[in-house]
Amino acid sequence: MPSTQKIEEILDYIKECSPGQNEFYQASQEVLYSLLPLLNRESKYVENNILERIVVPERSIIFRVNWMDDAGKVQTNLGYRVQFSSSIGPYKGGLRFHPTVNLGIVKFLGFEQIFKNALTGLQIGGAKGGSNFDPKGKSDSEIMHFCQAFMSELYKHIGKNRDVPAGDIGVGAREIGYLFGQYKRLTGEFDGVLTGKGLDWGGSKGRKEATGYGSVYFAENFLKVYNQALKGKVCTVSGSGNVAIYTMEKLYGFDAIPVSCSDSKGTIYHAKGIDMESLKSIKEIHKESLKSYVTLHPDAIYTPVASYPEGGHAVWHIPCDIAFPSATQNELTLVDAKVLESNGCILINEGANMPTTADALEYIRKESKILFSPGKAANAGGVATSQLEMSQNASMAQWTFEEVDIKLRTIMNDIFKTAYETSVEFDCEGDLVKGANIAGFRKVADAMIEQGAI
Ligand code: NDP
Ligand code: 2IT
Repeated sequence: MPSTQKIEEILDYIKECSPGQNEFYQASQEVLYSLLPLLNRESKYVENNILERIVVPERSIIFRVNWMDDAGKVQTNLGYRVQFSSSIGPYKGGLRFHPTVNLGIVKFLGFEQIFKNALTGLQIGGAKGGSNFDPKGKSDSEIMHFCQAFMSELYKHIGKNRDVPAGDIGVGAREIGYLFGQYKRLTGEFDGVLTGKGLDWGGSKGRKEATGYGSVYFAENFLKVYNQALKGKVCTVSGSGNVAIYTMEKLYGFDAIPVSCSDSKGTIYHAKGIDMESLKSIKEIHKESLKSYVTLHPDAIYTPVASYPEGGHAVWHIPCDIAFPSATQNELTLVDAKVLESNGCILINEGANMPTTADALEYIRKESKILFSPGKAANAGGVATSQLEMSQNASMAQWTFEEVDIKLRTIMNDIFKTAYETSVEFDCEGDLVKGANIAGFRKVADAMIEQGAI
């Protein structure tokens, strides 16, 4: 059967069996179509029903999380862990706490994670989890109670050689601490079951910075192919969380100028460059809205989300050389892509997972000259450094920040090389969507074939 027909059949199956899971459908559609050159060259993947198998998680766990708020009332949320693929290693992927979390979101993230993790060259399978719990406005004690209740179910399904969760949106050092404490209380084991741990109790130096730094290392690699460099480039960054902050910090390290950041309420544009000390104080220490940035820097401009025209986002309308979407899925639309192009943007480097909408991606790849780094390659530095944390835990070692950073940079250089060389191999030089998807898929699919019908 021709591969296109096979892909359409599988997408129909996803639509029928996973109704309303739009983000999962979007991610599957992108990956499956980009595999066409490989499927047409090698029949073994279709013959072994790999496509049918890979779009179905090995296991999806959905559970109730009851926790007590500060008023003494019992609250209920939903918890998820989708263990998508263990073909090349134990399940690995973050936990997201955000009111928008549902099964479709967790499945799209877990599906992307399979190929991202394979691309790192490390032995880690793909998973994702989380909850529709909203950490905003909750007290520290409520966050702790929620994390303890969440882990009281999750601990049955994870383990250092089985499934190793980490952070994602709404899950940072504080949450990982509470989750780890509860895991230890329930199992009596002190081991590397979570990554992103505190530096005094098993965490890796450089993990906090890894996704953002890695994203910039990836961009540097891509620009080099076209005889360009980051130095002097004006960069727009969206988000103001873990990935965005350390992307900006590393951009300064390369003498580039990050001029923007955003949160769910609005965007900051600071033409002379975002002041990192102010940003870290607002977001990492005081956990406030970005609006307070303009009190400290009256020459910066704040645009609230509500005041922006439909279909576009203020951050992408700021003229830039490079855009680093680093907040959330589908935050860069077709309207935004066209404005970026007309403003002379040369590269979109995804720090977030699937931040570009399907129609914007189609436009960027087929109708514009903008270079495009897909998230599953560009943001893989976080999970790769998580694996370095697992490796340090297993050998009871602790590497220096510099050692971890050198390993991260080497891994990002290798991921770029793999994605780029695969694009050359399949006659689409520079199309890293195809390059990354084919390279990640091939590794996992070959392992599935070698391991038989399991
Ligand atoms: P954080 O929770 O630290 O920060 C998220 C940022 O994005 C915040 O500024 C938040 O604003 C904003 N944001 C979140 N949801 C929305 C929304 N629906 N609309 C507008 N803004 C939103 O998360 P991370 O920085 O860790 O994650 C950012 C992205 O990077 C995600 O796509 C994540 O999956 C991806 N990623 C993260 C990795 C990691 O190691 N942490 C690794 C690889 C990818 P506000 O505070 O107002 O909600
Ligand atoms: O999307 C991601 O790669 C992450 N949130 C990090 C996962 C991890 O296991 O470190």
